[in-house]
Amino acid sequence: MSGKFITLEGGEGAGKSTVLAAVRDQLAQRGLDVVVTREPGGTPAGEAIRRVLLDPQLRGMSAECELLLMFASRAQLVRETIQPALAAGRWVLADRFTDASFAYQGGGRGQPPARILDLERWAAAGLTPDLTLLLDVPVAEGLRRANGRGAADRIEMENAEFFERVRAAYRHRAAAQPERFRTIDASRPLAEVLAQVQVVVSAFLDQSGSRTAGAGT
Ligand code: T5A
Repeated sequence: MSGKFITLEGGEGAGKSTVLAAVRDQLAQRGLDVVVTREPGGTPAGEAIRRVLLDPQLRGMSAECELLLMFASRAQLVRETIQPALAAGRWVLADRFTDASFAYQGGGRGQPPARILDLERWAAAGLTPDLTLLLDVPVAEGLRRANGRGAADRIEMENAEFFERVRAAYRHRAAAQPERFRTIDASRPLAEVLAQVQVVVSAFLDQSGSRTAGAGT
């Protein structure tokens, strides 16, 4: 079976890191060879770009510079990691991908969607996930969780209105592409969120023809 590309998306403190570990385990239990990535970052060049993007001392960065840096990191990740993994039949589980740019740089910063679409086509090689889990949480709850983790990075320093626009853009994309997106109510207790994610991923695996490891031919 060919590899599939699954992405996790959501606003600040939505619980992506927590859910990602559970999904990785679920895929591994099916005997799938999984590559995990994150953005911005995920490659040596991308991690260097991430440090620039999140540096609280660079608050004067323009929206255009931010958008291009997000896609610079993504361009490297696609070519160095994601495309080779998929070509080798491996599965890729990504902590954020291009939907985050439509939400944060598009919705949050007001960059035109057509510009982001252009970048998606050439910098991200037009790569589209097979399944995207949107962890949706009210902004105040997400920020409360994120604030419990220590000092804010450059993007976390934005105000609640910014994150409301990010959330609205994510929800708009999910509604417009129901065949790819599954929206998870991430305001629920963690155990309930994980249970809902497990059901969604199981359905996707069944639909993709994946078998439990050792379950036969
Ligand atoms: N960005 C990224 C863009 O602007 N454009 C782009 O194109 C891309 C790719 C870094 C920043 O870059 C921006 C978005 C970001 O601002 P990131 O590394 O993904 O991106 O940063 P974060 O969104 O901050 O991701 P985190 O990993 O830091 O947060 P998570 O993964 O959403 O949250 P997590 O799992 O760490 O959980 C936060 C806390 O909440 C608890 C957890 O235990 C943890 O303490 N929690 C729950 N508590 C109660 N109930 C639940 N259901 C809970 N789920 C988790």
